[in-house]
Amino acid sequence: MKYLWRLLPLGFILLLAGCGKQNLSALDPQGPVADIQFDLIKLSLYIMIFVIVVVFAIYLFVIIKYRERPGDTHIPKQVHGNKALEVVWTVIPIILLLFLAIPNVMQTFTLADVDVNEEEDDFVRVVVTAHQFWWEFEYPDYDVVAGQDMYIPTNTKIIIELEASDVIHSFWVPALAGKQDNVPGITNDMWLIAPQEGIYQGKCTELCGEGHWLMDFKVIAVDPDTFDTWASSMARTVDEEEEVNVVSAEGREVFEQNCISCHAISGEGGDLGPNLTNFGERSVIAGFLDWDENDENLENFIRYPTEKKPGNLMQPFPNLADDEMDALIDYLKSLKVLE
Ligand SMILES: [Cu+2]
Repeated sequence: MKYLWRLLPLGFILLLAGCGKQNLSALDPQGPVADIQFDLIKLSLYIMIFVIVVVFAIYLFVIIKYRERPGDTHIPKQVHGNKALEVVWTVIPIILLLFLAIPNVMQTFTLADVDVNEEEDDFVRVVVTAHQFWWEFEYPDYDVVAGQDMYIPTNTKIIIELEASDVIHSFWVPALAGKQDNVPGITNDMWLIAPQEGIYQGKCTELCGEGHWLMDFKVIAVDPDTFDTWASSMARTVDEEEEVNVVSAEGREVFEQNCISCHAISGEGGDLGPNLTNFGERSVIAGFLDWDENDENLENFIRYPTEKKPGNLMQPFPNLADDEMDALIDYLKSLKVLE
């Protein structure tokens, strides 16, 4: 029992290992913003290691060299104040702080620079609105609203405007950029560039209520052509959707009877819950549930949404008939354009 506390660091390491598995780490930076931030982390770390090594070296030297030896009764000369030493140990920390401060301040300006030349530069603007407990991604230049998965083209500056509909949340995709708050009534700006295609894990990092721990999202970086295909499919109307996908008419009807007042698909429906256009492409369900073989996760989420995600505002549908549920799930899964 006495030694139980020694297991604490082990638990901490296991916890960090769990984060790593999700690609939720700032220590594997992708793209210029994350690189700049990682370099600043390393700079601080090197300065701190330098200080620790020097301080411990002096400390060890002094306690070994001036230790009390057997039979030694002589008392050293007592010294009060030493101007030279005091100047040295004041000036050195100031120099070290300047080494830290100058690059930090310079890079803060680089990271705050969200300006683009609207005519020349390649960029995509995304308005990210945080809700309890899901994410909305609006692409004003494409007339697209998406939920939970934020598609972006690779090697393109992504200008992000952060907003919140209820309480303060915080947007964080550690592999691509540091976190910034979504504050109701205020728009915060940031930018990022993803150099490689991939799925980057994101998370809300501001305690925003009961379901905060499940407020996950993904940033999905695809090549610019695929992004254009995705964006035009997201802007389809319901009729156009039916031309492209074999859509279950019965499932669409169940959707219209039960879900459409809160969720929109292909431009039709409410905006209280996430937009479900191209739902069949979602990397996970509701931001955190895996697709399973019998679609039990999706069915359980629709029947008992607060059991899966506490505090969630979605109305439960415990009594939806099995055949209606199956038709609804088939309909939702059929909505996709990318493979
Ligand atoms: Cu949140």
